Amino acid sequence: MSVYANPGTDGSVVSFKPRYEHWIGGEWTAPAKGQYFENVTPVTGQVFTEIARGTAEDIEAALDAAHAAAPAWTTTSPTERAIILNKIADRIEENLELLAVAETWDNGKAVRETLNADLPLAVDHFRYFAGAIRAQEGTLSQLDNDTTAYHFHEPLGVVGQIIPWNFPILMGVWKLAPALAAGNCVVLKPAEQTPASILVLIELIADLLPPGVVNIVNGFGVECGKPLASNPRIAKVAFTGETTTGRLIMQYASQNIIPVTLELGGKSPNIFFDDVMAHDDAYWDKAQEGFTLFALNQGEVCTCPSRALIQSSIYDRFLDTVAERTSRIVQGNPLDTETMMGAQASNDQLEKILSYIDIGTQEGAKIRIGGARAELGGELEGGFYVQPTIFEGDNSMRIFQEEIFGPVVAVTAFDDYDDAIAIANDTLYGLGAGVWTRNGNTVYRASRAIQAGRVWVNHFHNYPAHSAFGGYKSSGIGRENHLMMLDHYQQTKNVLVSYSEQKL
Ligand code: TXE
Repeated sequence: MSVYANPGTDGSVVSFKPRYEHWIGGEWTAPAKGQYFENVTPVTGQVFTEIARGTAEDIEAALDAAHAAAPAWTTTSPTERAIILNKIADRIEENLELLAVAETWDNGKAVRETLNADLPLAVDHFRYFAGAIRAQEGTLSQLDNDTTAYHFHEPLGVVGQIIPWNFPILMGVWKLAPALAAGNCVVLKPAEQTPASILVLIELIADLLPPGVVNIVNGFGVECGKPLASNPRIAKVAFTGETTTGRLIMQYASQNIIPVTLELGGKSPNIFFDDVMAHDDAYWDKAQEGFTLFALNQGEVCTCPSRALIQSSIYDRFLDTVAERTSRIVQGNPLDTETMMGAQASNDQLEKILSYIDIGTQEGAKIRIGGARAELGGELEGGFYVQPTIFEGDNSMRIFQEEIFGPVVAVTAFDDYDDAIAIANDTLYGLGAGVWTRNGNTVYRASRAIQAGRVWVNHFHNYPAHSAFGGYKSSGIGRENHLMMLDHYQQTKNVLVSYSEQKL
């Protein structure tokens, strides 16, 4: 067991600056209006740094820098870009602890996860797209003996990216790696709740990128995100966040006729068929863990398995076992490597979750365990902690239909396969789903029948770089990860050549 020292105290592996400006054109740049906002750590609820409060003027300055860098960057060879992306991956790997602690302090998530998941996935993501861009090929079609069609992939130019606060570094990397690999320059706006860790990252990798290729402007949604997403000088906008914000982003983009990719909310079903309890073995143990993953990242995951569907024949025995297992989730100081669940990312989010716990109770759902703020004492008293919470109810309730984005699972029973699929699909969302059974036929039919972009079978919450990720229905448009992501950051140039000597 080890506990990392709080940033700002002796022995910490990371030290934040007291104040961060925007990162524009390869240097720290003061905000045009001279304003800053406070950044709080969810671990203790204390302010730990100040961040530049961006406005339209700062977005314009960042776009100037990106457009100045674009002619050179968009014409680099895939090999040159791959070498840079691999160096970025190496730099992150060399500074894994520093970045993991920075991320934990900024977001509140357990360092066990930032060390073992968020940062290693970020490293792998850069390496994956470094390889993908070198392996990408255009096409050539011979239309007849004299006519040839070439299809080239070309970068879009300068793109805008807006990210949320639940995985600040990883969401940044999910957006940056494919955009850079494809040859684009970027203006990125982090979430106002978690701006600091990505600024620590950009400072670490600054010397590896030509100035202006990546620019980071911090600030609030309407004040800073809107001038970016609605700007006629971007060729695409990529967004991750709430579904209602996603609708606005699409409206802005429609004014400029540019493509959008949207990764929005979810209400993912996690379906347990009765054979999961057929034997007392490793598989049953894995399925129990699969249930408890609703609390991973404090439930602040767009694919959080926030609805558990359990076959009625095993419902009581299953729930007894997994409730006991959930009660063993270790909550505590996020900087302690033994801690499994840390703090919610902000006080607003904490209050949103507690209000949904009230809503669930008022709707008549039954709390099996949890249902309150977690009082952890000491310096964590001011932090934003919620107990892992299991509700029992039915799929028509708001806690089954609306995204809570906290460590709250809503559990219900189903009778048979058809019932399970009907409940699973009775939602506005379609981002993720889990299916637990050893019956191969059920696996195939259920995974095809569930309307979601990602169906995990006999596991959950794995995010490899080379598997496409994205939503059906109101969960979004487009995909992230996988080499198909390159398509979202490129356009196709068709060159149609006649080699004929004949007149037309
Ligand atoms: O999201 P927003 P919030 C869900 C989750 C959470 C809820 C609210 O349920 O409780 O959304 O979170 C920027 N133009 N998800 O309010 O507002 C904003 O500054 C341009 C799910 O934080 O969507 C931030 O950078 N930008 C989700 C980003 O959008 C705007 C992850 C996300 O903020 C803007 C996060 C505007 N008008 C929250 N308004 C997921 N899918 O993983 C806001 N922003």
